This record gives sequence, C-alpha cells and structure tokens, in this order.
Amino acid sequence: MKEVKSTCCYCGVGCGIIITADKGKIVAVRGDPDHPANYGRLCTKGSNLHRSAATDTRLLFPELRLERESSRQKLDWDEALDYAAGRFAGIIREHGPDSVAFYVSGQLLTEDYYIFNKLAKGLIGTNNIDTNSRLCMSSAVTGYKKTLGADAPPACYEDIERARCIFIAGSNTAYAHPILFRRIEAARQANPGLKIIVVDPRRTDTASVADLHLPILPGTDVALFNAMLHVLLWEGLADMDYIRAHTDGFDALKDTVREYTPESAADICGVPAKDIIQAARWFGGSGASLSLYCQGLNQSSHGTDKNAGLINLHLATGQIGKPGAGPFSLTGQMNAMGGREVGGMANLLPAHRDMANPAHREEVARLWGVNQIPSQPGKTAVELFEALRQGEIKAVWIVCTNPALSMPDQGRVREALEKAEFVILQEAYRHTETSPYADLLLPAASWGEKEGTVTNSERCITRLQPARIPPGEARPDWEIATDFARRLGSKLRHPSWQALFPYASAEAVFNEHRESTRGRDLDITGLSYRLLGEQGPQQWPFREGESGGQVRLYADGVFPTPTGKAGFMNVRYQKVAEMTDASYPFHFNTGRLRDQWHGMTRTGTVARLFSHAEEPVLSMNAEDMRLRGIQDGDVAQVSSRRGACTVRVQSSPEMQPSQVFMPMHWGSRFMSTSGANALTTPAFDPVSFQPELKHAAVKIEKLPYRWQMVALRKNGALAMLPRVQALLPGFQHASLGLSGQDEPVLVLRVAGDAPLDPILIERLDRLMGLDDPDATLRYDDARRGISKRILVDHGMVVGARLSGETMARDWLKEMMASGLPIEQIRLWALAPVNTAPAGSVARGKIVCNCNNVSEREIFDAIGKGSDLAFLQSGLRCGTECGSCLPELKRMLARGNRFSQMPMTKTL
Ligand SMILES: Nc1nc2c(c(=O)[nH]1)N[C@H]1C(S)=C(S)[C@@H](COP(=O)(O)OP(=O)(O)OC[C@H]3O[C@@H](n4cnc5c(=O)[nH]c(N)nc54)[C@H](O)[C@@H]3O)O[C@H]1N2
Ligand SMILES: Nc1nc2c(c(=O)[nH]1)N[C@H]1C(S)=C(S)[C@@H](COP(=O)(O)OP(=O)(O)OC[C@H]3O[C@@H](n4cnc5c(=O)[nH]c(N)nc54)[C@H](O)[C@@H]3O)O[C@H]1N2
Ligand code: SF4
Ligand SMILES: [Mo]
Repeated sequence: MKEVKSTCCYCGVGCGIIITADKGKIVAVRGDPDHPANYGRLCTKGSNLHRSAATDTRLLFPELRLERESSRQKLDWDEALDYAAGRFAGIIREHGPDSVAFYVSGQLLTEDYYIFNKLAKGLIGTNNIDTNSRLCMSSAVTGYKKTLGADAPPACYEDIERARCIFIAGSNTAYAHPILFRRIEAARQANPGLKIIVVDPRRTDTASVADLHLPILPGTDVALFNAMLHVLLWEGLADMDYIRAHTDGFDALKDTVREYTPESAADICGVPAKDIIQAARWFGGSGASLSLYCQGLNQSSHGTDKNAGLINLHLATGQIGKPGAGPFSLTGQMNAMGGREVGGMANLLPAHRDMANPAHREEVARLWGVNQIPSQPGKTAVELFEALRQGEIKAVWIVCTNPALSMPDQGRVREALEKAEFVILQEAYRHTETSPYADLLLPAASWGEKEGTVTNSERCITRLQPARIPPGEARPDWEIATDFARRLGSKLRHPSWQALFPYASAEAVFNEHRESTRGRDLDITGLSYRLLGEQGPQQWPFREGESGGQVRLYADGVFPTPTGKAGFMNVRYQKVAEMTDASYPFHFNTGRLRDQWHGMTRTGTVARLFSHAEEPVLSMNAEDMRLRGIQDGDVAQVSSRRGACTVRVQSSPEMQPSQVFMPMHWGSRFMSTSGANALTTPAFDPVSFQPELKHAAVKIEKLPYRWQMVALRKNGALAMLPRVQALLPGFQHASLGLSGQDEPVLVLRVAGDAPLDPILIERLDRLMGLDDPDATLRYDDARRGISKRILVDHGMVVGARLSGETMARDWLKEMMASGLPIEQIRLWALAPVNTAPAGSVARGKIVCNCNNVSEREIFDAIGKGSDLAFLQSGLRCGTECGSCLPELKRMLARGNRFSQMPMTKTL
C-alpha cells in the first residue's frame, strides 16, 4: 500500500486528494485535509475517482490506420513517432508550417502544455496551437486583460468566507464547483447577514440559495451590469476616490450608463427594475463584494464585454484587492490556469506574454534559443477546424480533448475531421467520439499516473505525484511530445533541434517554465519542485527571495498596465448572435450536470454517477409543454439551423418560458445523435474568439414514438458498452447508460414508431447474450406487441430485453442491480404483461450518491414530517460529500408546500 498526494482531475477548484494504491492499482481516494482548496472535502465526482481508475477502458498501445476504412494496427512507440514525424515533416515541407495544427486541453499539466506550445511555436514555427480553453476561459482572459492589464484572478477562496455580498453570475456553482459551494453554504451559516445574488436564466440549485435571483433573459448581462452601475452612481455608492486614483476611462463609461436606467434594463433583461436596484445596493453597500462567474458570461458572442461589464462594477466601487472582494472568474478545468500561464493558445506566449507584441516575441525566441516566433496569430478553435474543413490545414494533433463532442456545430467539425489528411489523437481512453476520426492513436498516461504541476482558480500551484505506473504502453503527455519533437527537429534539419528539447523529467520542464516567468506578473522564480513537495501548494506570484505567494492581487491599487491604473471598458449591451424567431422559437441553453464530466470518458464508466441523471433530457417549462401537447418522457426532435437531435423532454420548474436546457455530456457514444452540439452555433466573440455555446435558436417537435424497448445487462457491462454504442445510430431514438452501485448494469433505451430492424435486434441480442436459447426465457405476444427476453446465469437474472411497452424497466433494473434470482420473477417473465408486478415500486432517482438514498425515500420521510437534521440522521443523505444538500433543501421547501410530493417522473 502506498499513499501519494495529488489533486482531483476535474474542475478548477483543484481539490487536494490523497490516493491510495495497492500493487499498482488505485484502490481509494480521500480529500487532502491540508490542501487549502478543500481541507479534506471532495464532491461526488472527486470521491468516485478510484472507481473510474480501472484500466479496462483505457487506450493501451499506439495504433495506426493507413486507410480510413481499414482497421488499426498496433505499433511500438518508435514506429508510431517516426511515422508521425515523417508525416508532419512531409506536410510542412510541402505546404509550410501553417498547414499543421495542434488542438490541446486545459486538462493537461503545465509541463505537458509547455512542451506542446514550444513544439508548435518554437520548433515548427506555427502559431496554430489552440485549446479547449478557447471554449471555456478565453473571454475571462480578455476581460481581465482589457480592464486590469493582466490575466490574473485577483481574489482567493478565503474571500468567500470574508465577503458580505456574493454576486454569482452565469455560474451553477452547486453543480460545477461543488466544494466552493460548500464554502458558500458554510459562509452563509457563519454570517447570516451575507447577501447572495444569483444571475442565471435558470433557477438552478445555486439560485435556490440566493437572497435575490435575477432570471435575466439569456445574453442580457451587460445591460444588467450597466444598469447596476447607473444605480451605484445615482445613489452615491461608487467610490469616486478609488476611481480617480486607480482607474482610467471612467467618463466615457459614465456617459454610456446614463441611458441604462433600471427601467430600460428591466425591459431588456426581463426582470423587475426594483430587483436591479436591490442588486446594486447590496453590491455597492456591502463593504465586501465578491463576484463568482463562469460560462454564463464566457460562452457568449459578447463574452469579453460581459466579463468587463462585471469588472467595471468592482472598479467603480473599489471592491478589489481587499479581503472578501474582487471579480473572481472560476476556472473550468483543473489546469485551465496553467495553460494560460504557459501561453498555450493561438494568440499568447509563455508567462502572460502577447504574440502581438514584438518585444515579447523576441524575449521568447531568446529564451527558447530559436531565431524567431512567427508574428501571425494562429487559428483559434473554431477557425482551426474550419481551416481543416477547407483544406488549408492538412494535419491536426488532438491532445486530451474530444472535439467531436465538445465543439459547437458538430456537422462542420466532423466534416473537418473527415477531410483532414492526417489526424493524431493522444488520449487516455480507448473510445471517444473523436477516436473514429484518428489515423494515429497515442496512449497517454492519465490521472494518478503523472508527475507535474497544476494551477487552480485561485492561482494556487499544486505538485502531483504519481500513484501507479501507466497501464500498457501509455506515457506522460510531455514525454510523448518531447520524443516527437526531437524526431521532427532532425527530419526538418532544424538548426538547434538537439538543444531545444533536452528534458529528462517533468521537473526540468517546470524549471524552464519558471525561468520564463521572471519579472512577469506571475513570477514564480521562488518556487521549486522540492518546495512544492515539502511545503505543499503555493499561490503565484512567488518571487525569488520571498517566503510565500501572494494571497490577493492589487491591494496597493497598482495594476500591470503602462499607467499603473486599471481601465474601465466602455461596454454596451448587444444581442446574442442568433435570436429566436417564428421558425426557431426556443432559446437553447446548454451546460453541466452534477455528476458527469464533459464527454463522460471517465464518469461514464461509474454506474453510480448515472443515478442522479440516467439519460439526457431536454428541460422545458411546463406551460410550453402543455401548449405543444408534449408530456414528460415524450421524445422530441430539437433542431437548429445547423443540425438536429432527438431527446426525451422533461418539465422543469427551473426553466423560464421559451427557454430549454440540455446537458452537454451525452454525445454519439451515449445517444443516437451527436448531442447538444449538433445544434449549437459557431458564432464567437470578436475579441476572445470564444464561441457562443450557451445560446442558439431551436424548434421542438414532438415525435409520435409510442413503441419502446429497454435492454439491460449485468456482468461485463463496461466491456459491452462500446459494442452496443456502435448500434446506436441504427435506432430512431436511443440512449445508453449505466445503473447500480458497484457492479454496473448496462441500460439501453430505445424509442420509435417505424418497425424495428430485425437484424439490428438480432445483433443486439447476440452482443448481450440474449440469443442463447438455453439461458434465456422468452415470451412473445405479437398481437399485444409485447416481447420479453430474460437471461439467466447461475439462477440469477443478468440480462433482459423488454419491448412494446416497458413499464417494468425501473423496477427490473433496480432488482437486477441488487441481485435478482430468476425464481422470484419466473411467473412474471412468462406472463403477457410488461408492467411491474403489483405492489412493487421503483426507488426512482438517487439524490444522495454517497449513501444511495433515493428521491422516493426522501419524500416519504418529508411526508412524515422530517426536517433536514432528521433526513441526515435517519437516512444519512447529505452527510458525506454534501453535493446533494441544495437539492435536499429544495425538496424540503417543496414538500412543505404541497400535500402530495411532486416526484420526478420516471420517463
Ligand atoms: N459536474 C461538472 N462540473 C464541472 C464540469 C463538468 O463537466 N461537470 N466542467 C468544468 C468546466 S470545464 C467548466 S468550464 C465549468 C462550467 O461551470 P458553469 O459555468 O458554472 O456551468 P454551466 O452549466 O456550463 O453554465 C453555468 C450557467 O450559465 C447559465 N447561463 C446560460 N446563459 C446565460 C446568460 O446569458 N447569462 C447568465 N448570467 N447565465 C447564463 C446556465 O443556465 C448555467 O446554469 O464547470 C466545471 N465543473
Ligand atoms: N454545448 C456545450 N458545449 C461545450 C460546453 C458547454 O457548456 N456547452 N463547454 C465547453 C467547455 S467549457 C469545455 S472545457 C469543453 C470540454 O470538452 P472536452 O475537452 O472535449 O471534454 P473532456 O471529456 O474533458 O475531454 C478530455 C479528454 O481527455 C482525455 N484524457 C483524460 N486525461 C488525459 C491525459 O492525461 N492525457 C490525455 N492525452 N488525454 C486525457 C479524456 O479521456 C477525454 O476524452 O467543452 C466545451 N463544450
Ligand atoms: S469540487 Fe469536486 S470535481 Fe471539483 S476539484 Fe473538488 S472534488 Fe474535484
Ligand atoms: Mo470548461
């Protein structure tokens, strides 16, 4: 047994984790009590990390496919990297350096990121390296730079405890940054005077704890912020001394906000003027106002303006650089910050340098020992895939991201991947939506196997230690890139290739990165691997000779701009890129669920992470559904001008009229279409180039699907998953998931109206073992349209397929998960019904994941008069990670108002 310190690989909170490994296997995780991000706590995703660490779904060897239609062959690393270097060198020689591109990820470690950036900009001489952070944080970067002068979140987590007003805009903290949300809950308990304001078109779990929720119309944040500034000025709540001493550009903005009266903004935003005034008063009068914000601001065609509009409020009130105050952008991925630090984007250079600045280019060229850094900015994510589609870029190397799920407008992205001459995918997992497009697959080491550093939202750098060696032939990302770079350098006869990539360890890469920060705003010359190992996580800047990092920035009111002053940005409200109209009347919003992570390569292997949300649903306002004759569970076709997807619809009290929401997680591996991003728009912000993933116009048509089928399989569910996934496109509507606790049950749900293809069903039955006449009970009643297959192994039910009508599915699934002897259901299995036996009830949605407590059990207890303390002591829900606490509170509030408990309908 050994224990090592690491961090969680998911969100930007960056929780410290202690991993326990035994004989090369990761067997347990717990929160690191000494880590300043979480002090020992973990959310549902983090506390299930060891369950996702099994290696059976991993990519284990380099694999090459010479022709698109042929199958892939295993290679060794020398063959794979020689081949890759040969292809890249050939394309570069023929078409120039800008004919190749890299698309990397905020989930790489800082050292990985540093190497890829140097490989593209230093060795090859192309700035065509962009990252999924373009879809995530780039508006936060431009927002900070345009106002404060540098890309640095000035606040820290401790400010949550010190704030007297927390302004949360476009962030569903309860789901997306749960451990920070626990800190917000604790702050609220410790300080009853704390005011919480939430700005989100949806009434999320985060909004449910707010003193004031502003459900603004999508995309209207700038109007709200400007109106708040209008009120602050009108009511004398602005800090004129601070404005005079520490800022520039106020007068122009003041002229602009004159016209943003609360009444005019109320019209634009669709919220009462009095609420806007209240928000401004709390923000301006609290004495310590902290803003937390994320994709509701960033993923917008005016994301820079939204960020700057909010930062304007902080500058106008002097709410920055002091305890409990500041504009605090929450980072999405665990190392989105590290990527920004090493300048791993198409328009950035290492250590917060700018490509547009000739002096910066020269500094970096000197640092790296190359003649020059190309001045032409590279292609940003959306442009990069478009150039690939147009044939301008011929080869792309994709690392640690899944663009065939996460990029907007999938139709075009997939066309681009199809057209590309050469696609390398460097992945930890065998199957992703992108892997079918890859010519060369390179297996990467992943969480728990890598050595290096990451930076979280509060500028805090943690060093990760590996807990086990990577499975198969997988190698750390930085090492793969270094090995490739040496081969490519020699093939291209680069004058200094031998000196460019000398690294023998991740630490050597870190040391070079550290040197690049000398004298910059993020200077970390006082840090070393040893110090990070001995003294734990440290915040930047941390200069040579200093004894610690800087907790908060700009306490002295001096900003990293030429004048030393911050600048107001004169922002005006502008409409979203695609407004709704008569043909596409619904506003399509997308985002995250509590227990899934992006494309589900990791969370999608853990059965219990499906229990909170088993399938993708389109959430919709109940009145909108009534008007269109749509009922809970109906399948609808949702389409935009770019694409369509089929999905079940569910009414949600969170949704305003004319707005719908779909989670981003399910793509073509888990459903029969390519998911939410089949519909989204590639329109982007003109400054940050971040696409507008939160806003598209769609129409919704109910599909006349009465016919259903459910297939369930236990024992070997994970191994079966990719093979069943391959069948999904054959169905009119289908989704796939897991159920159960430790031994997963695979759940396939199908709906349609056309007769099912018998060959498809035969293939499914064969895959699931339901075709074995000796082990399967069969019942068919063509007249009633009922068909059942029950697979038995050693007296236990391990597989089932119900079609026609499938009312028994939840009951059967739960029974199978906990172990169902065939004797218990033999009569039912051969009876002409597909409803569950009388008296049996399914438990329904699991609310508390840690202790496996269902919504039904909670509502029963509330019906008997339980309060929160009683729920916690009686059912033990909400006593471990706390991720379900907001939901428990909401259920209590609802339960007290209704005589009958409004259970989530099983669809
Ligand atoms: N469970 C989970 N947690 C995650 C992730 C995950 O995949 N799963 N991913 C991580 C990553 S990479 C990121 S970037 C973060 C994202 O974290 P968040 O940004 O908090 O999450 P989202 O659900 O994408 O969007 C947040 C909210 O923006 C709202 N919104 C939409 N349009 C507007 C608008 O015009 N104005 C305002 N004010 N709000 C709007 C949406 O209704 C939504 O509730 O989460 C991180 N944490
Ligand atoms: N509609 C819609 N689309 C969105 C968003 C949205 O809100 N709405 N959000 C956007 C945002 S903010 C983000 S951040 C993106 C996220 O989108 P992606 O980056 O596509 O999401 P992930 O599934 O996290 O992809 C990471 C991949 O890296 C692999 N991996 C894990 N560890 C390692 C490793 O150590 N090395 C390597 N080489 N590979 C590894 C994983 O298996 C996984 O396939 O999605 C964006 N897309
Ligand atoms: S809040 Fe949850 S997902 Fe985010 S780092 Fe912490 S444990 Fe991981
Ligand atoms: Mo993100």
